[in-house]
Amino acid sequence: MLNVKIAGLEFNPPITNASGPECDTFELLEKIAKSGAGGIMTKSMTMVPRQGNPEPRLAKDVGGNSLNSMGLPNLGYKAYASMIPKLKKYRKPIIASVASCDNVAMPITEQFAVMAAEMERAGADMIEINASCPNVSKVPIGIDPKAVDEILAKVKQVVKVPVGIKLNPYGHNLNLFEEIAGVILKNRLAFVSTINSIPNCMEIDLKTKSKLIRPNHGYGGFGGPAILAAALAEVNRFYNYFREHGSHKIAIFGVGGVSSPESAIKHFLAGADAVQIGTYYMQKGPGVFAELARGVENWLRIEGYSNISEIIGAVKEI
Ligand code: RRO
Repeated sequence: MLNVKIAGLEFNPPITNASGPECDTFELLEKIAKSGAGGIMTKSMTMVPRQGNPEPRLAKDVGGNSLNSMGLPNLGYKAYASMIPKLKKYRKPIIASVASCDNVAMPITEQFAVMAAEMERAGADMIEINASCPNVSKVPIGIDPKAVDEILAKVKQVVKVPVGIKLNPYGHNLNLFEEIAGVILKNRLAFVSTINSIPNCMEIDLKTKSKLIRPNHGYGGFGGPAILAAALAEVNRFYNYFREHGSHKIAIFGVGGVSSPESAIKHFLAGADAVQIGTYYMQKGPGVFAELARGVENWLRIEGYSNISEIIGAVKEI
């Protein structure tokens, strides 16, 4: 009932962790593999290991939401290349998230190509290009259509596995949205993951009257239930754009604000083929995947559907 194919790979349920929290070590990835998640997503990796930003850099629960400026802490792509073969026995699609960084003397496009090729060799089933990290540069790659085009073209040249891209919300600039969507179509990507945390947000602890995180003057990426509406709009806008302009299927991972079966169902109705869970997984642990899957399945039964595919993109205009 919950099986969905994305670029030929089966996700059952179509619910995975989001690249971000609690997926940067083998132990954490194995916990996800053993959980009810339908796929395994790695933390965004870089050419060299990174410690990330100074602490405190994460507020896990700000009224149910999260604020982070982690700064891409990860073990480096070679470490993930050695973990992936050990995760294959769980027979779930493995998505390798790759990100560029500026502490390496290699052009960004090249960094993505090297890591993507190595991930494919290691056995990753899909590559997610993180073009939207809010915390390592003033300007994420995803707002530069020319850079995105170069990166996608190069990565598509070097790997055969499905390639996708993780993006920031474009709600504030719909011309840019169309440019990026066009670049995605042109490069025949397999999927889009939308949205990353909303960048440049800030929160305050009233008791101490201080900011909640230290890096970048306390500005970081905001996730959780409060970003659901922004995520739904972005998912739906991509869904409609691809249906209108695309000649091939581009799947959508809906990311942002999934913290209940109802919020996951809204993502599916908006056009998501699968959802990724960040903040809620970080707060509640790997039990959330099975919990959400059960809730979605119950809802489908009560509403009289026999498969989740019947509701993907089925939201009605009013
Ligand atoms: O590690 C981070 O600071 C981070 C990344 Br790479 C990302 O893509 N999104 C986010 O909220 N934090």
